[in-house]
Amino acid sequence: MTTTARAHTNIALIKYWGKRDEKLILPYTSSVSLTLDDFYTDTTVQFDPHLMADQFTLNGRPQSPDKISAFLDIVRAQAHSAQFAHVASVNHVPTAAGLASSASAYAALALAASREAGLQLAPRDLSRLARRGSGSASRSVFGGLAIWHRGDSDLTSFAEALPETKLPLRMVVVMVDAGQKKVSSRRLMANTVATSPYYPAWVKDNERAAGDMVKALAAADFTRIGELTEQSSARMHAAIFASDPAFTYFQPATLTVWHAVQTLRAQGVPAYATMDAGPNVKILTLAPAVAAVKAALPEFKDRLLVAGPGRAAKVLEEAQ
Ligand code: 2P0
Repeated sequence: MTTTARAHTNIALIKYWGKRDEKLILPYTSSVSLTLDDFYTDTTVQFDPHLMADQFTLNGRPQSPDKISAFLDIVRAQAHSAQFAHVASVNHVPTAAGLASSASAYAALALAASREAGLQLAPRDLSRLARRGSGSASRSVFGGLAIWHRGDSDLTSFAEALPETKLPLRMVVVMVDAGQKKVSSRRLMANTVATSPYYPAWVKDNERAAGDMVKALAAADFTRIGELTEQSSARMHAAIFASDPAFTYFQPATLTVWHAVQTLRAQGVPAYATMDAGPNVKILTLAPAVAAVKAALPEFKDRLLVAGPGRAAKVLEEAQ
């Protein structure tokens, strides 16, 4: 048997940054995200009694299986299996976009591997499993809007879908620097937790913001949704900046885009900026305003991608 699953990447409106349990990946705060339609990972898993070790290819190229083996060990334990697996992943994310997150990767792997191992996990349990690979992957199990409840144990820390909104949400991804070497978010978030004096304040504020975001989404209050989105990102980056050693993902062009977004808002265009573990800026807006957002960023016109809400993770194929 082989099983192929697809999961889409997501962008957090209310951010996840920092773990209180590194092994179980339990976060300090809840987070809220929008799964995107255009960017996804397809992963095929085949358990094979003849294999002596896991094998992993990414976009057709052999990779070290260490990380995924640790993840597959969790699946094997749940399925009472000792078999190793062939794993083949293909990322459908423009390589320059800086969106090739572990979110879609581990959500697709969790679904393909669990199903292939004979487990039929409920969405909540699939989310808990994906979380063990990468925190943000817990949210990519779901389409559209999702909330990852921070919980206080492996059982209580999971994501779930939020009600669909009638707002035509769009993300304009501005590729500020495609060539930037990635600074590991896992290492940096641990250092923020350990050294930033602003981190406890961020945790308190961000947990409050997650609750406020759920209310703003239910009320379809785009202004409030945008304000909360921009604040969660800005405050996360402020906490990162205050770490020891001081660090920022911001580049000069990152600020250029932030200022352009502020100018757009002053002109009445609904647009709010958010950033993750890199210099690229994602602009949360509404479909009718996408043209105005694009027009405000002429120097980035060849480096813009527009995405809308994406679907939940799903099995594409189960073959003998
Ligand atoms: C997020 N990020 O909420 C935040 C905002 C980046 C900035 O989740 O260590 O790859 O694997 O749990 O999920 C990126 O971190 O980290 C991330 P791990 P992950 O989307």
